[in-house]
Amino acid sequence: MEPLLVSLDAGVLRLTLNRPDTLNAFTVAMTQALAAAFARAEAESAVRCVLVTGAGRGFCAGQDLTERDMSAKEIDLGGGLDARYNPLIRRMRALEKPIVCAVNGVAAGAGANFALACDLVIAARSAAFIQAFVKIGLVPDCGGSYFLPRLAGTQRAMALAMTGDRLPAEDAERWGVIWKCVDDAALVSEAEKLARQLASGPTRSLGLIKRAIYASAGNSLAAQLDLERDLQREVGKGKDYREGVAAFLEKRKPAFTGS
Ligand code: LHQ
Repeated sequence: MEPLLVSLDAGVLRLTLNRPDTLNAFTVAMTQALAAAFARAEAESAVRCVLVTGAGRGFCAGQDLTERDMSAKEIDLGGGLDARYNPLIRRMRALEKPIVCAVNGVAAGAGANFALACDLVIAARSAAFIQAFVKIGLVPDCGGSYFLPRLAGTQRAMALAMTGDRLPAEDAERWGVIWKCVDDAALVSEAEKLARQLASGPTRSLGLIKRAIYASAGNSLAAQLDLERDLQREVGKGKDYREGVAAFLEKRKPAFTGS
């Protein structure tokens, strides 16, 4: 069985984590397939949005704990992060196209933080986020210790990481950790609607919005104003800006091409 299902439709590259028997726990093969899929999203202009979800009742239970070699005298988990997880998270953040995540069920450990690395997260009401690491004597990885304090504040991030308690989707929405919590039955249609809307949007503008928003955490206002000027200069040269203004003046819907 393919660990990752990949399909392209109407500009949306849909990635479905596909190991439902283990709640889509990450294996080497799955993280390699994800890296290849995000490389494709970068390279292909036909891809204008990525939609990530999970097959079955879970979203992703983090690293597959049966795949780890526990027999070594000294275990080095840093190697796996350097080789697979960290490049994946960096690649997702650097992709200048929107990534929508539809969290269909539990997201634990690296699975929770992989979801938070996406740009817009919609979760089913029955879903939950678990910083499971502490329960097995680890620390949050895949950017969790970066994303959570920024999204939820230091106290909430600390409590989630130290207790490993589940954060239900409704609380995640209330805390601003995710964009939206929706009824389970509405998840697929809501996420697809959003992904299609983004895929028919001004792709360059969306990519640079992503860059600007993520840059703000490390920038002064002065630096951010300079960055906005540079990005505005760039998108102002694009066809989509001309189309957007023309459509406004002609009182019609714009037909953005992503250029
Ligand atoms: C799984 C897993 C799983 C294998 C459920 N592996 N089978 C770590 C190490 C190295 C380097 C890099 O980074 C990392 C980062 C990490 O991700 S560490 C955190 C790893 N994940 C966890 O510790 C979570 C472990 N799973 C759970 O705590 C529970 O399964 C949750 C709370 C996610 C869901 O609970 P339930 O809904 O009660 O489901 P379940 O526990 O019955 O799981 C269903 C099946 O999935 C079960 O198999 P079985 O054959 O009994 O039906 C589990 O064994 C399997 N499964 N997580 N990570």
